[in-house]
Amino acid sequence: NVVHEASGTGTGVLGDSKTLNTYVYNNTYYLFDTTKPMNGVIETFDNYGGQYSSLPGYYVTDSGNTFYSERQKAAVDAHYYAGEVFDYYYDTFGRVSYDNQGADIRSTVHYGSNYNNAAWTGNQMIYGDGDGSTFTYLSGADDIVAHELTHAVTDTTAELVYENQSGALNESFSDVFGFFVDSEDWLMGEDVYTPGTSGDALRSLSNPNAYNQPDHMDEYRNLPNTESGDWGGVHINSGIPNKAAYYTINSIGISKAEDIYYRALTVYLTPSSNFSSARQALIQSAQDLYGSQAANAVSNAWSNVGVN
Ligand code: ASN
Ligand code: ZN
Repeated sequence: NVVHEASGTGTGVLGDSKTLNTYVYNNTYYLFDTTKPMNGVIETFDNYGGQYSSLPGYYVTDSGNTFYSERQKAAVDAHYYAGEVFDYYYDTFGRVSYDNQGADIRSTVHYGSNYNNAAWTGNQMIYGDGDGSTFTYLSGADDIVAHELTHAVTDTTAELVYENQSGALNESFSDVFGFFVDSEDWLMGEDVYTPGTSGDALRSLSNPNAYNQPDHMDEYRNLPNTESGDWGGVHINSGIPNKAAYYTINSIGISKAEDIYYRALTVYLTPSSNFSSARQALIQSAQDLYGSQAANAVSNAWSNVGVN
C-alpha cells in the first residue's frame, strides 16, 4: 500500500509560508488534498491565463513539495483557504463540502488576463490575478475564498435567484460567511484590494456607505436587472442586509449569529426570498435556536436598516 498523502509547504500571495495538504505520485507533488472527512478532494489548477472554455486547466505540481515560486503563490492560497473554508463549514455545522455530500472542491488560479474578479462558476471557483493596481491575486484573501465558496453553499440550499433583492441576499450571505470564516475585521477583500493603498477594501459590513453601498432602505438603489445594472444591484443593495448582519452580530455575538444565519439559509430561505422574508427567516431561526431574546435582537437589527 503506497501512501500518496503528503504534507508540503508553500508561500502565499502575501509572502507568508504555510503547510499544504498535497499528494505524491511518481515523484511529483500535486495541490490535491485527500485528507478531509469526505469522499471528495480539494484540488487546485492553473489556467495559464486561459478563459472559461479551457477550465479547469492544469494541476499545480512541484517536484520538491515546496511551492515557493511566484507563479505558485496564487495556487497556494486558493488551495489552503479552500481547506480552511471546508473546515469552517464542517467544524461549525457538520456540513461536508458545499453540497453537504462531499463534492470535490475545485479551484483554478491565473484565470484570464488582468482579471479583477473571482467567481463560483456553478461548478468550480476561478480567481483572476488582478491588474496589479486594483487587485493582486484574488485568492490571497480568505474572505474572498469564503465568499465564493458560500455561493456554492447557497446554490445547493436556498438557491437565492441572482437578481434584485434575492440576489442581494445571495451576495450578503456570501459576505457574512466571509466574515464568519475570518472574523478579524468587518472588511471584505482588503488583503488583495489596491495593493498600493492600505486600509481600504471592497466592501464593509459595519459601514457599507464607505464603499458606495446603501445601509438603509431609504437609500435602496433601483437598478435594471441587466449585467450593467449588476442584476438589480446585487453587489450594491447587499449593503442593507450586510448592515443588518453587523447589528445582529454586535448584539448577540458571532457564535449564535452564525448558527442563525446557517439555519435561515439551509432551512427557511427560498429562491424568491426578499429582504422582508429574510428578516422573517432569521427571526424564526433565532427563535428556534436561542429563544425570544435572540429573535428580538434580529428583529431590531432589521428595523434599524428599514426592513419590516
Ligand atoms: N466576485 C463576484 C461575486 O462573487 C463575481 C460575480 O459577480 N458573481 O459576487
Ligand atoms: Zn458574490
